[in-house]
Amino acid sequence: MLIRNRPGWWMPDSAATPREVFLNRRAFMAATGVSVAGALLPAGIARADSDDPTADLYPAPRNESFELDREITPQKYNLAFNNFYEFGSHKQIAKDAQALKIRPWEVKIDGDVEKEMTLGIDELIRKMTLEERLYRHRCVEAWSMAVPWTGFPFSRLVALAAPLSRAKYVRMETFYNPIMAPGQKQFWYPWPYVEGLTIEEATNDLAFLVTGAYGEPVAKQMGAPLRLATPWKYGFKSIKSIVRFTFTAERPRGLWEEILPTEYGFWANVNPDVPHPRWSQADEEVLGTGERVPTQLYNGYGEQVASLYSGYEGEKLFM
Ligand SMILES: Nc1nc2c(c(=O)[nH]1)N[C@H]1C(S)=C(S)[C@@H](COP(=O)(O)O)O[C@H]1N2
Ligand SMILES: [Mo]
Repeated sequence: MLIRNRPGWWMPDSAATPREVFLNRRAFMAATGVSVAGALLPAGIARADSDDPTADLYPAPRNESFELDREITPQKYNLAFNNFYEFGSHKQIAKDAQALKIRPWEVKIDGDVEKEMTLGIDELIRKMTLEERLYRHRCVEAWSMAVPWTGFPFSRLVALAAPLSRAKYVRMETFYNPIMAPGQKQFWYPWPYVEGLTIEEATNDLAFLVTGAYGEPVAKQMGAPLRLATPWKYGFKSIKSIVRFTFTAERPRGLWEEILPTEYGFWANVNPDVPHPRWSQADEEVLGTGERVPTQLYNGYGEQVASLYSGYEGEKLFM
């Protein structure tokens, strides 16, 4: 599936886009004083479906132990500026992503577990207790947001799965349907989107499975009906629209690692002192504000997660 001999023109859009966005932004701001993210917002951008079968669960109570050091990014930015390559390799996929059919939606739990199972998304969500958490989100492209996610701790799903002791990792997979999601016709990406965590990471309290955002079911373009939020890692780890969790002894290879292992690794922990091979990670554009702020080690979550990495010092923890 993976095309190792790519055509000479090929480069990931994730590399091409930010520079263009920033250059355009500068030119646009110089002319008008308005940031480009604001300028790109189409009118009437879709939110969650009002007939979502779990709509009654929102808004969920906020867990106040997760505090932000900045304003929440207004919902309109998160609805209109997305990475979701299944619908295109640019940020304006919100309209096309409305083709994502989120019911029925089954989630499979398999691999090294006591008993494999497949659950309907509504059954899974109603087994859990939803809460709201305010998290920062730092994309590897050096922009960031602050989002009120709703969901449940990943540790609750691990408990439900009851992994066997030989399982060391959890591999997650997005849906595969190139008719619904035409980006998946781009054969040089090894679809479906895959990501992975160690079980220690997945059971760390910060690892959060997202079902909602901004006090309502999560919008399709943001990864409905179930996505990951691992705020101490670069955004590409936060896989969207998950259909499968596989517990395994083998370290999973994510879609980006599969394509460009010299730039995107398994760990992908945020670190301002370790530049991406093609750009600095020292600071980030705060979406919607036009500001740049210094990036923090583990995106500011070191107290909760740094201990996960003792014993792995020899590995590339920050790419
Ligand atoms: N399935 C899937 N998940 C994905 C992506 C993707 O293209 N496909 N992009 C990732 C990247 S690079 C980022 S920054 C976040 C973006 O989430 P947002 O659109 O809600 O900001 O989703 C991540 N999860
Ligand atoms: Mo990203």
